[in-house]
Amino acid sequence: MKIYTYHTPERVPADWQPDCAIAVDVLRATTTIATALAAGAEAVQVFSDLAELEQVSQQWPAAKRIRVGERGGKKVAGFDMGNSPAECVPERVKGCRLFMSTTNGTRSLERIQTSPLVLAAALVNRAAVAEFVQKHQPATVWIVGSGWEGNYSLEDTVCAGALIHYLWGQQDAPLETLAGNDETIAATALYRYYQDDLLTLFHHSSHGQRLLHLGNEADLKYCAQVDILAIVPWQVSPKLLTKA
Ligand code: 3SL
Repeated sequence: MKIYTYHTPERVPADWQPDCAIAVDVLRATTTIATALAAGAEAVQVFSDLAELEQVSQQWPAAKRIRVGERGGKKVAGFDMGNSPAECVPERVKGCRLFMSTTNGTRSLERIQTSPLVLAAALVNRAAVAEFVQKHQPATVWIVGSGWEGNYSLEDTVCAGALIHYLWGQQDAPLETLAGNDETIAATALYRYYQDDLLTLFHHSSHGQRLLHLGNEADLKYCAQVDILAIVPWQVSPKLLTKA
């Protein structure tokens, strides 16, 4: 297995496909997706375009749909939810489909939608996703961070490092045999440095700061938890994720 890490969807190569692609948006889209599926949501359908989301979700029964819209860290006016995992409790989401558009995370999922195996990972479901990858043994894996509007983010890189570190722990080989690019080694180093204090890293990060200014400290704490959900969100048709 060779793992290639890309910090943003813009950095993903245009001329080849991996056997497995994993989208990461720890703050907060992929954490919210894993949490919603763990709470019994039927599926999560992602969109980069809000107008398309509104039009497609219109065709779904009103009682079974939840429109999740976030831009700049804030809920989009008129939407049901604003991408906080705290809102994804069973009483709210069980049996419902989430129609979701966020600033960066849903764009990452869109970018990798044509890969044969597409997963969504966060820290909360890191071990579940890593075990799934370990079991399926894809020859090439991309881990695609979402960043912020084309720029690098600490939190997605540390989550990529957490995934790589877990997979590396299953092998009796040096990291460079697993690493397809230098970003993979750098992400692992970042995780090893911060693994016991991920919340501090979130507080250092620019998007962590943005969310704190918007009053989302509880979300940062939740998103910093590792391996609390045994959920693997996987794509069953383009841009539609359910539990594996
Ligand atoms: O950029 C995104 O996709 C979001 O996850 C950002 S936020 O955490 O909801 O602000």
